[in-house]
Amino acid sequence: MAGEKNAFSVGSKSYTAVAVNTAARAGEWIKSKLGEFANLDVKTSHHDLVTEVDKGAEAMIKKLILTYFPSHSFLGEEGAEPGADGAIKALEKVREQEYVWIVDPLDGTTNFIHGFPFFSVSIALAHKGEVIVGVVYDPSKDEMFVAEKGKGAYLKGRRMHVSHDARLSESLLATGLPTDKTVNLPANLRGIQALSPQVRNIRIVGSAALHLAYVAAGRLSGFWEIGLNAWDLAAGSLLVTESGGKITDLHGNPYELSTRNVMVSNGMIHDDFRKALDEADAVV
Ligand code: 2AM
Ligand code: CA
Repeated sequence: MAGEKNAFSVGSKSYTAVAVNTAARAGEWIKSKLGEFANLDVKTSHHDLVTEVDKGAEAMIKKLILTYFPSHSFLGEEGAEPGADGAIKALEKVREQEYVWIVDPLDGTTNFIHGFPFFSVSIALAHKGEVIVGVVYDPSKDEMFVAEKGKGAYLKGRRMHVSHDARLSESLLATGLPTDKTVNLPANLRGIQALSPQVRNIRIVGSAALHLAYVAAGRLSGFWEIGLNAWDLAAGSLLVTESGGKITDLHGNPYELSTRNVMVSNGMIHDDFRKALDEADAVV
């Protein structure tokens, strides 16, 4: 069953095995660099620090993946022009390709720079626009979250399942603070203001990919954020759906690779969660 008939493997090398091994190697290397980030470079704002570590990790991941699958396309955060327009253009360039690896080499760069141990490597493989493999690796805790389309999502060999919190009042949510201060940040702050009295609590921990993995693992009931890019979401989106959760845009439309304003949940709270954001005028 070699070749392109099976969407999950080429020859004997499984896409998932390559994703897992690559994430582990990149994650270990990133961890070894904690504290060594003298060569700071600034992208679009001082909140968007990009280090040599991001670039080095992406180069390592790209080389490993393309060694196994030279005909595949690669979309990585560091290969795109800065800002939302750069990210949208970079996705447009590859979205028609059959197999596209979508990679955030270091999601949570700000945390990494500060030595705050909540950052991740996010690697997804999309086949004809649909994510079929998603891996998010947290090197600080040595946690590898792995999902394969139709085969479930796993952490340390155990199947993951989203939380059972049926009401907002029992829910622990997470969000992220958008870098756009004119429209997105005020909108999100309205969402936080409206939701915080309705839920158990809200966390803002700084790695979208890991927030999605935490929803998949049942550690968070839900998550939303405005202005994210394909590489922040692709791997985590499959972790969530394969764990029984739901991912949509803020209008409730199904997640696609182009989705930038996202909400994710255990499914049970999704409608109430969305209604609360809508009523707070937090939907952009
Ligand atoms: P990063 O660390 O890879 O940049 C935190 O709210 C989330 O937003 C992180 O996943 C972070 O990913 C992402 N993020 C940070 N700066 C961003 C920017 N300028 N545009 C889009 N996403 C950003
Ligand atoms: Ca990111």
